[in-house]
Amino acid sequence: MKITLDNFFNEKESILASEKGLKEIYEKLEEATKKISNVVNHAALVGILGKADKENIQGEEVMKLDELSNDWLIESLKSSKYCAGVASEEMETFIAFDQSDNDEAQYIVLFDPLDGSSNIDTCSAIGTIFSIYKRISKGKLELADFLQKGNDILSAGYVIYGSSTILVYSMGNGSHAFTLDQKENEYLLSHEHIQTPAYTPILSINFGYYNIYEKSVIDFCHWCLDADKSSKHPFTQRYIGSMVADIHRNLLKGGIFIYPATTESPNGKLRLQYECNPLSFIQKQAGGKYTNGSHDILEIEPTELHQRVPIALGSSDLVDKYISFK
Ligand code: AHM
Repeated sequence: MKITLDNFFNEKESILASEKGLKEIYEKLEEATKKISNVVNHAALVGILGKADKENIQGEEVMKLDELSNDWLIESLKSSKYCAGVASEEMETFIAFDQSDNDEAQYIVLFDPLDGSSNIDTCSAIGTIFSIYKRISKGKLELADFLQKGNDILSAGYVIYGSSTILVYSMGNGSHAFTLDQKENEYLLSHEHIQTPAYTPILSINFGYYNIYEKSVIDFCHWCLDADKSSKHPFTQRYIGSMVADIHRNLLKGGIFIYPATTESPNGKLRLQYECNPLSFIQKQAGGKYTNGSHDILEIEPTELHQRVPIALGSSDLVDKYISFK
């Protein structure tokens, strides 16, 4: 039997009885990500590959598809009476929608519209990452609404545009995946209650930065690569350079993904609110672990919108082992 996201919400997500607006927010996310999926699949044919000739707030090159995805997500979410505003990795500050003064506009959404954008032009998997919070302000939206910690997330997820388009989400009751049926243009249940194995010998890290990692990271990598057959060593190395794709593989198969601090970037590269918090939330619900090396990522109080944080996440035994090297 085909189970749509809507069927699943009605049957399994009791949180929707009290958080009614969440369902409509998901409808808007579905609408935007289906459009993104469609254009990603035809990108080379519709003149949408390449750079947009501008930089984002972090000084990184913006791709045309980054911009389009950002616009579509904003446009869709703006049309929900429940969504008070959004913040995006691509924008300097948050946007408060016109309806933010209404009592029903209780939710805000943070997103990375197209993660892994350096892979767009080469047809590798990329994705949209999002998290939904309840606003804390009354009346006018405030920056503080967007600086809540990961443990305050109501729901988070991502859509991976790969060999299939898959939406993975959690409302705090397990992580579930829905595959986009292209013919029906409908997300259908494909993986219920994903569980990440506690130990799988897969290491995902960019070895190009080997010389600028701190010693504990290098020592952990050596531990993974040691030829100790009793614990399935040496590990396989898998690194796509698109966090959504690396995390999706590890979520299903197990392994550890690490984007640590380097001497050049002491806070790593990845953003706390747009990437690390939502993906840690999903990983937690799938029985995995996550850390910045010393602290629980979801407990970090953000101080700015585009905060970066070192991260390791994936199989619980591997994350514990990683921490033991610190
Ligand atoms: P982006 O926002 O420009 O797409 O950068 C984020 C991406 C992540 O998806 C990925 O894990 C990381 O950058 C890869 O970075 P690096 O090439 O430094 O290994």
